[in-house]
Amino acid sequence: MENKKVIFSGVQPTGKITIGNYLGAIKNWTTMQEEFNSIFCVVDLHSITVNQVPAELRKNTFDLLALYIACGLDPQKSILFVQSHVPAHTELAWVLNTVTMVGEMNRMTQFKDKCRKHADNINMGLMDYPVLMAADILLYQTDLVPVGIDQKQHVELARDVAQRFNNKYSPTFVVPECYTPKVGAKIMSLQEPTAKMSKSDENENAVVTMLDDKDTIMRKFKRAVTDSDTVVRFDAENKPGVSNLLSIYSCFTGKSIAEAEVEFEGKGYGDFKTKVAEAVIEGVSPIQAEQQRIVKDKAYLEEVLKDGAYRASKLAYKTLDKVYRKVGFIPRVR
Ligand code: AQP
Repeated sequence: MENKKVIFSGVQPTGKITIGNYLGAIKNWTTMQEEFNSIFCVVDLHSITVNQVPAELRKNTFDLLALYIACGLDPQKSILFVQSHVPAHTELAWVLNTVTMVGEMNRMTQFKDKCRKHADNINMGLMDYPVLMAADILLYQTDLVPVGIDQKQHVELARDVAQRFNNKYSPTFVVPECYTPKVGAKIMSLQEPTAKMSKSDENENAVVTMLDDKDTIMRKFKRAVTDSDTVVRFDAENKPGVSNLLSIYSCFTGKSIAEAEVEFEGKGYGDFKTKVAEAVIEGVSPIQAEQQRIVKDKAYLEEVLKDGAYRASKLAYKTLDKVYRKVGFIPRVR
């Protein structure tokens, strides 16, 4: 790898990828890959912490890889791979478990949310999720982790764990920084704009997916919850629905929030919602066409995964070997 800083991030293949996943994460990766040594993963190991249908998980994994490429991630510039293809992730997670406290894990907001949502399946994986994520990040000596705001607490845990390991043994891991975009770091539900847009939301109208067709996108935005006011103005506290739509519009058009406010001065919410929907349709349509083309080419996708796993493994095992030495495991004779 060239002598540049390293970024690492991933998305779970847990369903239809939302415009929240795109704006908070993937879209930013496509520009960052020009400047950084970039490693992007489809985090399938994470996804089985909630129940998955195996055949759907396989399909979702290929769909997501094809979407990464359709969004502009270039397998020549970035390492693209599937997490379960590099066993070093789980191997490092085990070691990191021993420098992570149960009390810390109990405080994780996502763990508490997921326990509420999946009360019938509060498994150890759900609790250990942030340690596996720390392993994902630390294996690649990552400098920067581009994610949405909901993942900030997990990146902070990765920092704590890295520092603790470095202090207990000796400097081993780069301590990563979290990167969140200025606009789009937390896209909200269209139906409940004080809650995050999530791919696992059961209310279809709350979520716009990257593969929704034009009519569906228009319909969902027309039904988006706003307020009883008539002014298009950014005020996340008092006008969460309108502010969310302004953020989405700004991300897809490249206009600032202030420019968008001026554009919609004196216009009603109906016009505003239509314009937001049109901007999203214009943004996702070429990505959809490209995703549909790429996903059909299984041989190509398998080649990308083979090459990605090979390149990721080389880096990952360099770190894991170091970690094993530091903790006192005897080297394996090969
Ligand atoms: N609404 C969002 N706005 C901005 N960024 C978001 N991200 C997720 N939702 C939003 C970012 O997308 C990346 C991948 O997320 P993930 O698949 O690892 O899981 P998640 O954060 O739990 O996302 P979801 O959509 O809510 O998935 P489910 O419903 O499966 O739990 C991360 O960088 C995340 O911050």
